[in-house]
Amino acid sequence: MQGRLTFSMIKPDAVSANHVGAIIAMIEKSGFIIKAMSMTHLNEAEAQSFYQVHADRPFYKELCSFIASGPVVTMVLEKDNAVADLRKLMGTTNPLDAAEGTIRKIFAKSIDENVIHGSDADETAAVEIAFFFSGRNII
Ligand code: FUP
Repeated sequence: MQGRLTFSMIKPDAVSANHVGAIIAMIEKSGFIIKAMSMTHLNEAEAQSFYQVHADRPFYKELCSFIASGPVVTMVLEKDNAVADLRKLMGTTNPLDAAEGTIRKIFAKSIDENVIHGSDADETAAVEIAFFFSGRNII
């Protein structure tokens, strides 16, 4: 059975463009329950740690600088089939390819500043939830 929890992060481009409320509204309208939420500003080292899986990719440095460039909103979301359903709602990594009505299609301008992160598997969700919400009681 697929897990009921996923992790999501609204990235600095969306926060600075005042799109936080609109994005959260889309998430809630899609049936997700917000189990935990926080606004935080990662430093470069924290961003590098969060994106460690991408350390070998050519865009890693820019990605970490971007994520550390301003506040982000982090969330634990609950729903049946949470990981896959959030990724469907987000749209493809490159917003130019994203389906109509998806968050990235509506709000994102480029592949490297693409508004929202969502875990790509149940195992990743567990790691990412622990990264941001460790020690918090998520019920
Ligand atoms: P996604 O899971 O859709 O966020 O996409 P990836 O795991 O492939 O990439 C993670 C993040 O790296 C993206 F959200 C944005 C960034 N990225 C780039 O900056 N350039 C690229 O060519 C691909 C991804």
